[in-house]
Amino acid sequence: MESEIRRKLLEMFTTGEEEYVSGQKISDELGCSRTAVWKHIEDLRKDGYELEAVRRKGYKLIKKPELVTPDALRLGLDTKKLGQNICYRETVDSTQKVAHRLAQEGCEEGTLVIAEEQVGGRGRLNRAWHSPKTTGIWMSLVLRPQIPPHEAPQLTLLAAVAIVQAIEDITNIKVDIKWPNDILINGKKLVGILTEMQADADQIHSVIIGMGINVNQQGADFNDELSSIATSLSIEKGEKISRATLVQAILKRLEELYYQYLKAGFAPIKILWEAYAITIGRNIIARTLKGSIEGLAKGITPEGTLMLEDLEGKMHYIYSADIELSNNK
Ligand code: BT5
Repeated sequence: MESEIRRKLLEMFTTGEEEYVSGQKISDELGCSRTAVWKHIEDLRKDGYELEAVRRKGYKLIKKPELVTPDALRLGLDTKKLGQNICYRETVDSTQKVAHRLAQEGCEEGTLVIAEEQVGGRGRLNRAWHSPKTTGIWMSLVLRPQIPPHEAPQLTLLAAVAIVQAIEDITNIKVDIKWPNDILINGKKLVGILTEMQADADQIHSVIIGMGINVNQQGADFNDELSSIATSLSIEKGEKISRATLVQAILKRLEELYYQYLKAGFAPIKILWEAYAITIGRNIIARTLKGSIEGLAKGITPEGTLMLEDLEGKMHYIYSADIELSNNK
């Protein structure tokens, strides 16, 4: 829906004297047909507005969607740095792209890019990341750690731990981490993390941690491809979850872990990560760009690399792969 039409429509619901706004009135004021009015109302519903329709009376706005605007995020945000600078967009191609640009322009560490909707959200290897309006958390965080570039993937594991802890804090739901970047509930994907960096051979300029979290989607919101492999917190919990509260909790947990990491290195994070990981000690298939390896996931190295013992007993060190958990153990 055009933003001008949306603005006019919402104005009618919030400023009028009458509780109900008739379809005729909307059609007169917007200068459109009754069918178009119905379509605009449906568009609002898709965007998370709850509207009641009563015959002969018209439409009534019951509830606006809860947004993740800077105001909503700042109220109650208990961090020193992370999320103190927020770049908010209603619709964006990808928050990663915006964050890359801001990082290049020298934005401060902890800058958060967050959007209600991404139309070009992406995962690893440029795969599409489904990011429908106002139902999930689509955000990218800019960090500037003074660590060697090859250690940057550790931040993916660190972010996974922070998100798991925050989800537990807010919803009491226990989730699992699948190496390196997925968070699952009962084998279904709830969160994807995409860590990218801007660096020279020996120096990091910025690490951009992209986080996609399914929060309030219902089953029908997932397309055919995703409905059998994805889930949301709301589906699991049976109630809506405040996205703003969850973002605040994630930023708080991330900040704690990040400063611990800068001071004490990856070892304490590794211990936490292992406690939540379902990959370790399991038979898995690791699909890498060079081919697939099947075997037993022995653990992660102190650097965060996956150690996989193949069926002949040979150890492989995996830096990047898609992991499938085998059922035979
Ligand atoms: C990821 O990639 O899991 C990383 C996803 C990162 C998304 C965030 S959102 C904010 C920021 N801005 C961006 O543009 N991206 C980041 P990967 O491991 O490659 O998994 C991608 C696969 O997950 C797809 O091929 C689908 O099968 C599946 N998928 C897509 N959308 C999904 C969703 N909403 N929920 C669960 N699975 C999804």
